[in-house]
Amino acid sequence: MRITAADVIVSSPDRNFVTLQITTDEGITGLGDGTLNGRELAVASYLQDHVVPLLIGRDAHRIEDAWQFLYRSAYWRRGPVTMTAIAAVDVALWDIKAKAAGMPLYQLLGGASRDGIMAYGHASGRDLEELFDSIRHHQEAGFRSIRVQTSVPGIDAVYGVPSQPGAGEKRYDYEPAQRTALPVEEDWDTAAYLRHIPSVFEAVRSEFGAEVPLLHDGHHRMTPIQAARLGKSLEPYDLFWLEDCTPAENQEALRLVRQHTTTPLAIGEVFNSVWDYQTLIREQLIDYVRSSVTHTGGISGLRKILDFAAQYQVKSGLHGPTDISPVGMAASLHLDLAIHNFGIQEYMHHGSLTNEVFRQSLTFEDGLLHPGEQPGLGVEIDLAAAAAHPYQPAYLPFNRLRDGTVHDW
Ligand code: CS2
Ligand code: MG
Repeated sequence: MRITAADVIVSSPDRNFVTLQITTDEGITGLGDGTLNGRELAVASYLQDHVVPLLIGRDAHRIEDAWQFLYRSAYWRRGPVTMTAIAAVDVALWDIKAKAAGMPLYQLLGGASRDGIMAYGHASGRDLEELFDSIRHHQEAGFRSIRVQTSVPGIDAVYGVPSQPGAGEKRYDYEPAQRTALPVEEDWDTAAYLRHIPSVFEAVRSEFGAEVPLLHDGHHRMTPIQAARLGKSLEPYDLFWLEDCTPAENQEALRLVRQHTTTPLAIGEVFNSVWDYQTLIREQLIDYVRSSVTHTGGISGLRKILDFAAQYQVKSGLHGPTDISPVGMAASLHLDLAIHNFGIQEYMHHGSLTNEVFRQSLTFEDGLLHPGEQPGLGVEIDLAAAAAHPYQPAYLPFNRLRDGTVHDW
């Protein structure tokens, strides 16, 4: 089966997405997600200018060879743009192979290891009243596990809280990339945050009980000792995980955090290769791998990471906000269903315009996701609907501290 065409589709229904559609001489097409929030055009160019010309005429069934060829023949290795472009090709080829086999993709990955995929949703609020309402909203929507993010007194705009000024009118969904020509500046104060968060979880546990799995995203903003302090202060509230507690380019920094707290740690949504995780996994400095299929070289790339993680009892906790497209989300779900060391899956509902562009077969019932039984990924794209929503510049915010120092967002 030969590749005859590869089309890069940039579309912006509710937000920007990059999708690769590969067509074969047997009429089977496959889709891959190449979305990198705020850098979509970089991936689109990498694909269009440097990858698509290499694909035409290749045997579509040779997925691992394509992966190794694209990884090694570029000379320059790793990085979010490169690995997202490789992911788009990889997932499209897996989609094609599964369609040719007449099976849902997870069957080609070893079949189902569970009946459904436990998901967590994003609850948030500017104060406890809004937060409690948001938690109830997500529980009524079927979520059994809940991420908790809140505003912090003294800070104008905090990651993860949609109801604050400037974050759009959506009450419950938070799209961090704002449609502006340049990134927007936000403020931050770690001391205020560390003072506030334990009281939030005290109140949530008191209101919602000890059972419901609660998660929290530190979003890369603390030093290791600050992260250790927060992890320790949250131990009474028995979190499912504390995410991105400290920037982890220096993987050894997590040794300090681990020495001080038993709160489970999740890291890696900004990582794109197994080398970013090597110390974290080998020394069991984390409990969950946060990457998405879209940013780690696809199913072939992330499977390598998760199989390495399984040897050290580290589980998956795949990234699944709205900037992972329905194509990328479906790929993650097929992998979630098949691997043994599954942990949990992040899930934000995509917007109505996005759902007009991408026809999906995933289901979400009683807190569990399933990719569906359609051959392939189970996602189709409406090219006319995609074309109706051209790209719009949109960027993630950045932080500055009170003294003007730029800080991790
Ligand atoms: C967040 C993301 O979902 C998460 O855990 O960290 O929403 C992140 O802010 C965005 O994906 C960045 O594109
Ligand atoms: Mg996160």
